[in-house]
Amino acid sequence: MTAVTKAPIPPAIRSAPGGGLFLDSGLWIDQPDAPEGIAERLDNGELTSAQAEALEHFIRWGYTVVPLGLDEALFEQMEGDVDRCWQERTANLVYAYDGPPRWMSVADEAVHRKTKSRIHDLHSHSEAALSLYLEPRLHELVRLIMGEPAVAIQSLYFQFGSQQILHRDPVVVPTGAPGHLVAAWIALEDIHPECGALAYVPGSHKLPYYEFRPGQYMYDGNTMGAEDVEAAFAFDEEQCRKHGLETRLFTPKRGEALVWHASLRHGGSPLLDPSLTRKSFVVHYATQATYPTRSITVYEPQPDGTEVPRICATDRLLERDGCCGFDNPAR
Ligand SMILES: O=C(O)CCC(=O)C(=O)O
Repeated sequence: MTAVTKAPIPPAIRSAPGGGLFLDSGLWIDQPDAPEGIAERLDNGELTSAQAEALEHFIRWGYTVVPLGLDEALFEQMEGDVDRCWQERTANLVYAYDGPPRWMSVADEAVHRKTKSRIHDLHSHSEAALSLYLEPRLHELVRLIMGEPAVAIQSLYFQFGSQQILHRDPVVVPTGAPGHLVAAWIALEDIHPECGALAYVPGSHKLPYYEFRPGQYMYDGNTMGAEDVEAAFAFDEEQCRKHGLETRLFTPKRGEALVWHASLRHGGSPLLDPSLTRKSFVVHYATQATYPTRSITVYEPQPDGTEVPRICATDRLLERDGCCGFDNPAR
């Protein structure tokens, strides 16, 4: 039986023995016979040996590293675009700094362009960012990983370390089906170990999820708080300890990308040298069949000093060279 011809298993959530939840994505990579499927597809010429190696590593460790060998001009172009967006306070673009997403048009560069800040969906205002969002080698790899047509759903630009605690994306990134998510972290400069580099835990994609409430693996900001976050973190730490899994830092050269499984535990490591930047671009992908609309909640300032949430959504797709991704929902 090959991994590509078998009938799809519907995505589901089930209890893990001993506690927690497993996401059964139904994707071929998460089936027990996935390694045999790769060997078979390599034999019949459906995969190159490099693709087979990348997929094997991904299935075993939850990630793979791709050298993209990008043109130097792209990095300069991207930096120029980021400077322009901060300085012009670009309309219809969203940033976040130590809080929820807010409009770039009300950002103060001197206050908000700091560690923990990020720009959402820069691909709508930067050709360089768009070329990474629709990067064909990443899309091809993600398509092979998912075994289904993939779609880029969001991009995040970081100039500095995110300082985000170790987490698993499906807990905070909504998807149409459990586990239908892959991410790519692209280094826009050589990454120093003290700059708040991306941290990740190889092998953690096979661990069960913390069960916030019966049957619930997602964090809900309306009904949950710091205690829930701490309990989930402690659960994940204990699972990693029990299975002897260790945290590593991704310290790539500029142009290298780490592509991770939805369930891989990752985050921003502590910033040990505050003089260092950590320029990087993250793209999240879902399966086209399960993800019809992209949305973002932006907090808008009111005359009385309060903020109100506004949901921006889009079903507009951008396409290039057979790769597709959602437009910026805030545009
Ligand atoms: O870049 C980082 O530090 C973390 C990024 C991340 O967690 C994500 O985009 O899912």
